[in-house]
Amino acid sequence: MADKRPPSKPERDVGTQTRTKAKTKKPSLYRVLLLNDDYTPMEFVVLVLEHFFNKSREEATRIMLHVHNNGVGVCGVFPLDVAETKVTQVMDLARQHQHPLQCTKERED
Ligand code: TYC
Repeated sequence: MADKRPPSKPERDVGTQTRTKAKTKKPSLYRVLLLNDDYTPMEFVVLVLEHFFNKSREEATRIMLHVHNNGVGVCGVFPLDVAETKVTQVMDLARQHQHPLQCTKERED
């Protein structure tokens, strides 16, 4: 005959706790980069840095000149979704003004 009694307490509730905290991973951060070209006006690049990256005129000018002299420079570091939005905003505005300005992102190590 089968035993119809409910399981005794140990059978119901006892398990081995293998983890006390949910595992979390730090979200990756991405550098948003501006690339130099020969045609985009310096003033346009400064405006982009002020408008989309909240830089002061002085800081925006410093970054623009760094890109002009070195070929590439960092505008800011953001989580992936924000970095992607910034790249899209910069590329859209450059396209609207028919400037060849290039903006990309790269993951931080
Ligand atoms: N090299 C451009 C010029 O001489 C200026 C420039 C700076 C363009 C930064 C793009 O990301 C850039 N007009």
